[in-house]
Amino acid sequence: MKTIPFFCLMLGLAACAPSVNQKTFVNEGNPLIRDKFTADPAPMVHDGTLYLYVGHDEYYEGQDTASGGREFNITEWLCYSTKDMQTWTDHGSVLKPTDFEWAVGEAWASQVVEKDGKFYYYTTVQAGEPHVGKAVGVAVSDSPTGPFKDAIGKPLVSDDMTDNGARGWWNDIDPTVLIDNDGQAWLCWGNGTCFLAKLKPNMTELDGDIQVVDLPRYVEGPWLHERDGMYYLTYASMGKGRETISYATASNVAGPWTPQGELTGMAENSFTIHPGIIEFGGKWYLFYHNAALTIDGHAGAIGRRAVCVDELRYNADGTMQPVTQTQKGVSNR
Ligand code: FUB
Repeated sequence: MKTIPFFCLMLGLAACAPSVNQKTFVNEGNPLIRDKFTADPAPMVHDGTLYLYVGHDEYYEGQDTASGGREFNITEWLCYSTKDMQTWTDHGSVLKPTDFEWAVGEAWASQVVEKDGKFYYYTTVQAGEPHVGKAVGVAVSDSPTGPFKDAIGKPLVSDDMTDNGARGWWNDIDPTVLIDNDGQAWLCWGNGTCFLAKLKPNMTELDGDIQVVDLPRYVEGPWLHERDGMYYLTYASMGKGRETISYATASNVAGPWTPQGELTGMAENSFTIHPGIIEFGGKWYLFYHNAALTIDGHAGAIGRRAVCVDELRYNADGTMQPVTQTQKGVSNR
């Protein structure tokens, strides 16, 4: 029998192990991530691994009485990954609003998509002069865990490109991107109004007009996905005083979109809820956040949220079955 030299064994183990500054943790149920407040989950599958990008909700003194968007304090986006939904690796911070030279403020919701071996991070930041207001930025990397760099040196969508509607300067938030079955990439975003536009093949420029999708009780947080030729636009909708998740379906991303009602009720203790939907290992998952976590004596709150995940199932006609938000989540424990 051949023996493997000790140093080869150690090299092999090192190659398999997460790097020294990465932690792993086991899925104990919901909330999934328990050592930090996290929000706006955006899953992506690449090469047999599910990557989960989230905003890091950070506590600050005075947060509980802040309003108008200042109750959120997200200064970085974090990345986690798993191969089995049970053991998760914490990759730490992979992008910050300060990585966009034109940005002056905090990080809000985002989504990462892969095209031709590059990973595009579409995200919400606060833009400074001359594009003052919430804006959509895009960063790019050769790796799903970064480093991500601003792809264009300016906002992809700035406040002056859309009608402000009821939400004024903060309506251009929460980008979601889907490459449809014809290879056309779509960007959808918005608070108060749901905007939709084509992206050019370079993924970093809009292609043509921005259209408005009319959806019942639409608030924010759109998420586009596709299954068996049916397209889904899932979004945060206004429930009884707090957000719920609703969705619409279409045979083409351009529409028309057919409203399909609520997918979830309100999230525990949280005004907001934000969908992130993905197929992984033969199952479908709905990621969202609630505010049911307490860390260091700081209870969950509007700006101190906690990412969760539950399984998502479909009916024979392609509609999604309502998701019950559970404590067990998809933990095997
Ligand atoms: O996290 C800040 C904002 O709260 C997001 O942009 C919205 O979708 C809501 O979750």
